[in-house]
Amino acid sequence: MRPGFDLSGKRVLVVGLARTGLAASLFASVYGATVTATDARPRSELEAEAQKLDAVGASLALGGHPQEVFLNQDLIVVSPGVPLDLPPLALARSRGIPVWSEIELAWRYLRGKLVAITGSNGKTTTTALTAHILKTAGIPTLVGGNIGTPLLALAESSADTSVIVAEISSFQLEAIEAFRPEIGVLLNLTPDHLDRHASFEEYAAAKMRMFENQIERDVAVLNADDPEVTRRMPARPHIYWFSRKKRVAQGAFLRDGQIIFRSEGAETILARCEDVPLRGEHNIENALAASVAAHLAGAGPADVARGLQTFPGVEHRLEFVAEIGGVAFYNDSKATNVDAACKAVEAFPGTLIVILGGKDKGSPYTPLAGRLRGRARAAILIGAAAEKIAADLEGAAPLVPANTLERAVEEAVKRAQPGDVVLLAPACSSFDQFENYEQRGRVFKELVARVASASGAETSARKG
Ligand code: UMA
Repeated sequence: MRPGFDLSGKRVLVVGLARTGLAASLFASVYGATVTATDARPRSELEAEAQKLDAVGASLALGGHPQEVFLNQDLIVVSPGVPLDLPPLALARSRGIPVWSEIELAWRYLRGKLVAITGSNGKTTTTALTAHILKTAGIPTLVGGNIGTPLLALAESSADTSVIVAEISSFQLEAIEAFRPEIGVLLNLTPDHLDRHASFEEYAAAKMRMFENQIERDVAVLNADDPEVTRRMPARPHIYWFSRKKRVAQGAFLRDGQIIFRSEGAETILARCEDVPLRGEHNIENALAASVAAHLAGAGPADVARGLQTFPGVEHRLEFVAEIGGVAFYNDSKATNVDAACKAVEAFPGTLIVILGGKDKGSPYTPLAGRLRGRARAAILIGAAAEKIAADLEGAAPLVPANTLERAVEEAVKRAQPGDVVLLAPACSSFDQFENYEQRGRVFKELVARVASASGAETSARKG
């Protein structure tokens, strides 16, 4: 039984007024709270959101975060992009006012079973794939969280029979209290968001909060191949492991080209490896995790196989864009950290031109050097992190400063030869030049489409 939270008559402050803040403000208003929303941006940049909040009678404090609005509240709901050490938030907490992330409030209103998926990389793909398998099985499934739709927006349509598949970030987990998924999945742990978390330890600790409220009958699905995960193995719930490299006593592993699920000593064949349509070894891990999570949430083996086979992939994740004159263009704009970019590079065995750069997140780019050496025709550098990347990758590949994505595509086209792959896998967040990674990916696809039409080439159908 989830602890409720009766919003009726409560004073609720929502901090940050983008997707999460808007959903939280509207939800709390509809449920009878007196809502104030605050954002660092001025009203002129938030006109559409402000009008929606005016319509439900919410108060607004825009263009900054006046301290007084933080103190007169029963609850503060904070958007993932707002750092928790914001001084007025710290002050409110010191006065005993609960500060929750939106997933905490959503969890108390959601009905059904929650499958929550976190990790440094692969979250979006695994979330979408798990939901796709469950839908293939005919199970009423809702999908949201960090993938784009705030969980609160799913609360109304959830039912006791629903399975909610949620992508969950470290930012969201930082401010939970009782949040407790029935099935929690941790894909991997590599450095990310070190511009916000003080250290890798702190970041990993935020991720591990996923399991802190789980009870005996809940389940954790963990990567047995990642030492950073295994050494932090949670004590409480039932654990199902997944491994690409070895047999596990409980969970999923590969044998003779098949995905085997083992539980209580009994083995079931869930699917064949060739059912996984996604490129890259890391996607086998994502498929293993999704297969276990979906199977535990009710999908039968045949549904798992069919779901894997028919999964259309995720936009901005190793997304095939076009083949022009024998050069294949791939959009991995979602590769917003170094590890994701490494995995993207590894997914293509031949010669490639990689576009890197954006807003630096505090991790070194040196892990890319060995992966590019000897096979990158060029690394084209854009955005604010370009100089740091150039210093870290010196000698590993010809480095081409391009500043903008538009110039980067031009430089790539100039250098590419038939058989090459041009890969956008920035290893950085996008916020220095774009609204978000989605916009960066869309701009890349538009630029490639322009190249295609200028060259008169037919772009071939999607693959890989
Ligand atoms: N803001 C303030 N004060 C501050 C900082 C920010 O008012 O001190 C305001 C900004 O002006 C802006 C708003 O807060 O108006 C931005 O909030 P937000 O960044 O939380 O934006 P949302 O649109 O609500 O998006 C969030 C997630 N964003 C982040 O975690 C940074 C989205 O994940 C998520 O899809 C969405 O909620 C719905 O759940 C994006 C992301 O980049 C994809 N996530 C990171 C990642 O995947 O690496 C964790």
